[in-house]
Amino acid sequence: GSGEKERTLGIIKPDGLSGNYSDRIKQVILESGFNINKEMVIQLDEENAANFYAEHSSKPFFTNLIKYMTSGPVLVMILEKEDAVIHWRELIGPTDAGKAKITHPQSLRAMCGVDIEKNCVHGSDSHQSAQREIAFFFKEAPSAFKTEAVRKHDEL
Ligand code: DGI
Repeated sequence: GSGEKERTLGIIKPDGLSGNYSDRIKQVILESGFNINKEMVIQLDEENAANFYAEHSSKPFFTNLIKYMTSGPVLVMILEKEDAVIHWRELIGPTDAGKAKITHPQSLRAMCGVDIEKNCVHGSDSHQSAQREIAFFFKEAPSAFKTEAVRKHDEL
């Protein structure tokens, strides 16, 4: 690595949060040398989730993915470490949590995920994705995730 700190985006998905895995996941994050720079719990609506996963909009699993991601609140985190993107991807393990239980039993997806859809955590897949995703939640969030009423109040 370059020796410089990098930021990535981590999400504990709805079943991870409702299954009370967030404390264990955060413990692993901190023990692995990440700093949690920012975090927030939000309920995505269909539009938010579809925008976040826009690259998958033509995939057969897209509708199920959006249903899953809007099925309850998620915990969104900015994680910072040297080479954070690759290290976080290594920690979460393969997309298919069912396979992760066999091939990567120490991974977070093996710990709290179920299958290729309900895989409990998200991690940006590149430095570029990380920047886009961090901006999506933590720059665009003030308008994108506020109700109409709150936004109007802010504008007064
Ligand atoms: O970067 P990942 O989250 O590991 O995987 P991805 O970017 O390829 O896909 C985004 C999410 O979409 C993934 O976390 C779960 C869901 N997904 C991906 N491939 C499939 C899928 N869901 C179903 N049902 N079937 C798939 O083949």
